Amino acid sequence: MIDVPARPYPYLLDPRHTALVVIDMQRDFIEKGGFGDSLGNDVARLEAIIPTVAGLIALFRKQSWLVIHTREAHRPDLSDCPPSKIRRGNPSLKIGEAGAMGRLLVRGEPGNQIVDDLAPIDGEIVIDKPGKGMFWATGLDGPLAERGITHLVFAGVTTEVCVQTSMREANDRGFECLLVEDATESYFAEFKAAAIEMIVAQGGIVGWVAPLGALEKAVAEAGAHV
Ligand code: C5J
Repeated sequence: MIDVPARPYPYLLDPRHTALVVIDMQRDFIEKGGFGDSLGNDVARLEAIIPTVAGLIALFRKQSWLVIHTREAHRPDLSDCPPSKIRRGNPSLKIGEAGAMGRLLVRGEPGNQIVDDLAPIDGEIVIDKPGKGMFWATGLDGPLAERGITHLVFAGVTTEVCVQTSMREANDRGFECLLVEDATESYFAEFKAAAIEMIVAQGGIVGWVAPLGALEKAVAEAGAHV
């Protein structure tokens, strides 16, 4: 086990059974002209974490640990998108409508791709999820069970929506979850801070939180691959 300094107390990472989950680092949320922008958000806040997320992915690739990428994505006919979700927020452009990077939150469209700097490579899992959580209607339980994954490290956007929902879903399934706090971001600084406090409260009711530097240092001290 690798002992990672974390809140609310050290996180024990099992190197043979750990995967990284990078949530929704797709152009729809991070670039101007996408879904996040259409809802009136400042997307620059999210763009700023790309180098840290890249560093985290590099750490996992160097160890040959599994990397999973998710995208919030709907089928082109929107049959997996409830009308309530399309209506929500009264955005200037709705899910499925054409924006600057193609149809918003639709599979295969340019805006639905993960940003270039974090692009998946062969051997990594890419999950299209119609909801906020990564287990809902994705079939992800199967691949994780097949690989014996018991520990999940989380990054991505947005902290209080898809990251927190996915982490809660994973926690309920028995995974030991760590959120890398400088590799996640929200359009709202106060929501990110609150989500982190909710995760670590009550003895880590949802899981643990640590910065990338603490994880890198712990892995370097523990192993030969770094
Ligand atoms: C949102 C997400 N915020 N990936 N999606 O709608 O958090």
